[in-house]
Amino acid sequence: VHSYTKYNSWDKIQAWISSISSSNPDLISRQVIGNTYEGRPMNVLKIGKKSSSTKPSIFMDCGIHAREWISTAFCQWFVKEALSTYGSDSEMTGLLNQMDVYVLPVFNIDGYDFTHNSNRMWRKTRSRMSSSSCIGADPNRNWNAGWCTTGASSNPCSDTFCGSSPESEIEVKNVADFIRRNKSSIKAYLTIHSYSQLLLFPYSYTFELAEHHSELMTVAEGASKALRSLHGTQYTSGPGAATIYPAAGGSDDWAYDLGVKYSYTFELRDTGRYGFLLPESQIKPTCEETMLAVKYITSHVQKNL
Ligand code: 0X9
Ligand code: ZN
Ligand code: ZN
Repeated sequence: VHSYTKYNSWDKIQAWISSISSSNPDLISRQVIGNTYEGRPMNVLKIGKKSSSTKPSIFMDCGIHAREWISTAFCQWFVKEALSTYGSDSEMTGLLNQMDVYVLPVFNIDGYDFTHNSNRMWRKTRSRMSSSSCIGADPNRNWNAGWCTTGASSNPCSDTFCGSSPESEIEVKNVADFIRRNKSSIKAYLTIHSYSQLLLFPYSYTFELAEHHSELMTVAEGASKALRSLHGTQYTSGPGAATIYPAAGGSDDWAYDLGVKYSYTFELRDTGRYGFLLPESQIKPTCEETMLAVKYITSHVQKNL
């Protein structure tokens, strides 16, 4: 059975997506944006008060990297909190009245399923190429943003394999197509990873500062401070290249260069004690504190529409 304080399997998440959307028709609609390499449907949930006109929106994905289970847990938590606090929490109510939040609960479904059934530490997609017996590409090295120029590998056996070409991974292509299609409404792009407790923004493919560097930094520091206020968890903010490492082909840089100004990568708990194997007892505190940072960012976005 599905639980917000457990790491749910894909089958449970899929059933949860169906039931939560059909139980909340006023606030959630869902659409399939394509299938994964192995044929699983990629559902995007649109959360927001129904409107006759197109609302400005925020896109958030979880689970680009298969083994980062706390990330997928966060998207489910976010949906639950949005539904349960709409109408009582003024920030959430204002957000969902004015904007829509697109949530992709699991980006790399094939990889996520593989981490539950075969190899807990799998990171990549599960695509096959005739030229190699190694499987998968890194879905956060496969975007058309300085593709494969730094911090990525052209070796199909590497965990940071950039793929045979930009958007060679069908999951990346599906999401990139969705964002391109909705480009005029999407004001922020949030992508949830783990671990290291970082709040990153462009660029990662270059050390050059982004045009909106100072605003992105100010918002990141405000969000980190909000996050820390709950349980004291310390986050570091900054551009990806200088804060974690240079790495091209990431979704945050791609979204930013497409014109989505507020583009952030979260690296959730912890700083290495458990790493990707974060205990389930930390799901609730991690998601609670992360909600504060996400709401801080969404409030800033709303004020600047
Ligand atoms: O390397 C990554 O893709 C992310 N770290 S992780 O440990 N979750 O793999 C950081 C992504 C930062 N952004 C870009 N490199 N574009
Ligand atoms: Zn990651
Ligand atoms: Zn708590």
